[in-house]
Amino acid sequence: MGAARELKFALERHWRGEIDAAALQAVGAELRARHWQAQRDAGLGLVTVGDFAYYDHVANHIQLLGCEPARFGFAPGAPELARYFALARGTTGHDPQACGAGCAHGHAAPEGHAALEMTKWFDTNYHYLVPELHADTQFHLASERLFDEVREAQALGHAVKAQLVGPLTFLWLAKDKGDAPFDRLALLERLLPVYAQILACLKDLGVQWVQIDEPILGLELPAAWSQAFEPAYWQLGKAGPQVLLATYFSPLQDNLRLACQLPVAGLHVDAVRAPEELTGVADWLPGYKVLSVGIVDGRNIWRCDPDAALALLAPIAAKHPGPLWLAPSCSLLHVPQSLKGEERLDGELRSWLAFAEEKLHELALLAALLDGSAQQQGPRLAAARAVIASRRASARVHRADVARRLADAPAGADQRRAPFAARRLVQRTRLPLPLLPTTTIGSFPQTAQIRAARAAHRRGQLPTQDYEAQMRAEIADVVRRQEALGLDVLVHGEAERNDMVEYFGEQLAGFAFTANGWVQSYGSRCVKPPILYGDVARDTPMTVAWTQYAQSLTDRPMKGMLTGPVTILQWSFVRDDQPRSRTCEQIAWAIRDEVVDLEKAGIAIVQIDEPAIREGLPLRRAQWQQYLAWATRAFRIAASGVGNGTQIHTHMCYSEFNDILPAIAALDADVITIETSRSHMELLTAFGDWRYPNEIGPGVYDIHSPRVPGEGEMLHLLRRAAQVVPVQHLWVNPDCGLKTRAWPETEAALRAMVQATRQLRAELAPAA
Ligand code: THG
Ligand code: ZN
Repeated sequence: MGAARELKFALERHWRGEIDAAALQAVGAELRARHWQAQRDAGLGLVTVGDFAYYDHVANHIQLLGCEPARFGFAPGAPELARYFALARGTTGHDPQACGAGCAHGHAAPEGHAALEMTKWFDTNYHYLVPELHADTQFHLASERLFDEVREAQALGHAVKAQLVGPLTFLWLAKDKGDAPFDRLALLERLLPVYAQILACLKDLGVQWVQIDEPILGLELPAAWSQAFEPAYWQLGKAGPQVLLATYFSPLQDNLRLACQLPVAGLHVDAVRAPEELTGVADWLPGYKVLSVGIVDGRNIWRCDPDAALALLAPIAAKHPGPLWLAPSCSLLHVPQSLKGEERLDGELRSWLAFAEEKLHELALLAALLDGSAQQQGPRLAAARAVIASRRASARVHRADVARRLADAPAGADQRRAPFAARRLVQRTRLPLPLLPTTTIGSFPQTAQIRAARAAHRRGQLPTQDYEAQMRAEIADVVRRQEALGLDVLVHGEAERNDMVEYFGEQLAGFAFTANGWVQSYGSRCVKPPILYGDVARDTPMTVAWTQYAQSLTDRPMKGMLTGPVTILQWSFVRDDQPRSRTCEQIAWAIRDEVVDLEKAGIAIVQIDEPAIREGLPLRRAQWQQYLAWATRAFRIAASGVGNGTQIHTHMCYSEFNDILPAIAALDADVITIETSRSHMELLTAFGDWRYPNEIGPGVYDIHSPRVPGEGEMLHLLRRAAQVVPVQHLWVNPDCGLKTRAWPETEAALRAMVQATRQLRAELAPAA
């Protein structure tokens, strides 16, 4: 994105029509040049080309490999970049830049084309665009972009390593969009000649090394997929430059020998996620190959401990006769760019950190230490050792009260006082709600005015008193609007919050936050993950005053809105000096304190969102149970400090949950609201088949689209929901928070939702 998110701002200006493609591309070229220079200045032997993307690197490959879905009907001469953004963002109606004669909608059917689906890149918070394939998909070399970028880097005098997503990983990550199910692996035969052609072109350009990423080697692969690697790489090995096969994020395990013995010139392994495999890799990797050790953590922001790294590397260097390369464990896409400009972080904490640029220098230091030129590195080594020691010994990291609390947790701290059936009776008396209660997920539109107020307050330009008055006015406004709409359970709207994880991180002890530590989430969208460096505690209430104020304005129940411990863990940079499970448990106790205080303040319903629970799953299934056990326990600790009459809700979105339904039930939330509208309620069928024990609010419309769904559409979904879930257990709500929407569409959609609910209530009245 660039240190100042230059790419984000250029992209958004381009999409608003304020700058043309050439101006956007000039920003891209400038960023590439700057980032290559940073690698060279740090002393790296090769700079990587091919990792730059205007939206997503998988989308780059869709164009490179010539497999843009036919449904977009692009005109033969449509510019590559216009097509690219059409794939990434969809089109609303006929797009004269991209649409051609094959375009199905023309002028008569202006509904446009839905964007490619987005999904999480392995276990990261980065989303890639999912290639759409079907049995007849053909591939051909269709883009010059990669080659142009290679020429660009060469012209700047760099030694280049080109990078590609491997053919097997590409097919694995794609989605089958044909009418009849087919085996994506069958497309490999057609795909490989295109990869061979790309490699041949790179060779012609004088590229010596091509890194081909096959992170799926860290997954439990079906036999047919793992067996496909060897013949595939035989075919590619013939094509040209030396190939460095790259794996990351997960241990190789069963695939270790396979990865070592593929007919390529080198192997990169992730020594941060799988240090225990390094010896095995050195044993199995033929002596003449390059061994690239991913020694600097590309997924976290802590400075590398040089002594620990050397202890790992030295025996490998002794054992492996061939060249040893040092690298980050994975792409540096997943960490912020630079610590420059983080002066607001206190010096001690800042000294413990390394963002992308600092990691390049860590590599150079490790390389010098390993090849014996350590003398010149003396001062840098001493400095690195000092910060590691300072972090280890710091009194800020450990809090006796937090440790005691975890140690003294009574058995049953993660259990509600009574089982669901008994709680339900108490809650029904306390909360007189109609059949099919209506509610929303928590946030309401974040208008420009709200954002401006928050930003001004942050900069110190809006006094706290004025800021709070404005937020209270916002709350009063959303309460009025919800009452007018006839919603049953209200929310305060979250005007005071930026990103939810950042918001809670800022208020909890043990977290620090950066000024500019942005990480790409998808396209131009970024998140600023808090840095969880020490024991977590909630020393003062975080949301109670806002929620209490909101409740004071209405007789209807006001939901308290919190983010759950697993999601806070998942979307932060977390400490690496204790297990994630322990950190998660600390967050859980902190959230529990807030839930208890909301209850004391008279709030009868508290929602604890866990949208990230699914993405925390380990990449290997063998570790799922262990993760799910501590993750669900953490949620229950957060939720179980209250009496039976307090109704706990949770919310989940962004993933498919069918494969973790028992774990979702194990949360024992009284009500779960869940994203289902995009998957046409398939999920709900799964919930119904499997008889989810508690109450459930399947989203009845997709908030990710500005389209306002009709009352009839929602009524149809609700009727179907009522067929699979007992109607007494059913809630009615949109499928996610509304902060990204504008007011007119929000009110129109909610009005239709309430109408649909009233209609169904009327139909059910005699029975209910
Ligand atoms: N918070 C965090 N992680 C997430 C989400 C989140 N991961 C998954 C999903 N939600 C990703 N979705 C988004 C949606 C919108 C934005 C980021 C991630 C977004 N970001 C602003 C931007 O880039 O302009 C940030 C602006 C700001 O905060 O000032 O809109 O919700 N942690
Ligand atoms: Zn959601």
